[in-house]
Amino acid sequence: LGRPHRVEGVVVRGAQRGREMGYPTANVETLPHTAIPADGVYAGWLVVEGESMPAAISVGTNPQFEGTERTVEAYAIDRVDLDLYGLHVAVDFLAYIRGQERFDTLEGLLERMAEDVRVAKELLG
Ligand code: FMN
Repeated sequence: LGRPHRVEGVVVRGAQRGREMGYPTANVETLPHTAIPADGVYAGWLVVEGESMPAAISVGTNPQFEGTERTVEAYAIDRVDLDLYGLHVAVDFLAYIRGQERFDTLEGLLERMAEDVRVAKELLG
């Protein structure tokens, strides 16, 4: 495309488990017919009021928690104190990292997420 694919929307409350897990995410509510990338984990940017923050992005139903709704969530790397509820944000998708998985344990997921963040940082420079 020559530029990263962008998804925009208002940040809404998710299942609220991200903060507890150490990876609070901005759950972006998208309009119907939005072109959402395939389920998976991506490196990209969370853009808030003109500021681009390196992000690890998750698209999918969160199989670890037997979710049914597809969500677009962005974790702004190392920015665990952000409060973005109600803000209109953009998510720019730079690179696909892996598919959504269900791990045997929550620790398994958390270990992989730490690795995702490492990979995303590297890809984003
Ligand atoms: N959820 C899964 O079920 N499987 C995954 O493989 C998975 N990978 C993720 C990778 C990253 C980098 C991030 C930020 C999230 C990932 N998630 C995955 C989604 C988390 O389960 C989700 O962010 C968490 O449950 C918090 O959800 P909440 O914001 O609705 O509270």
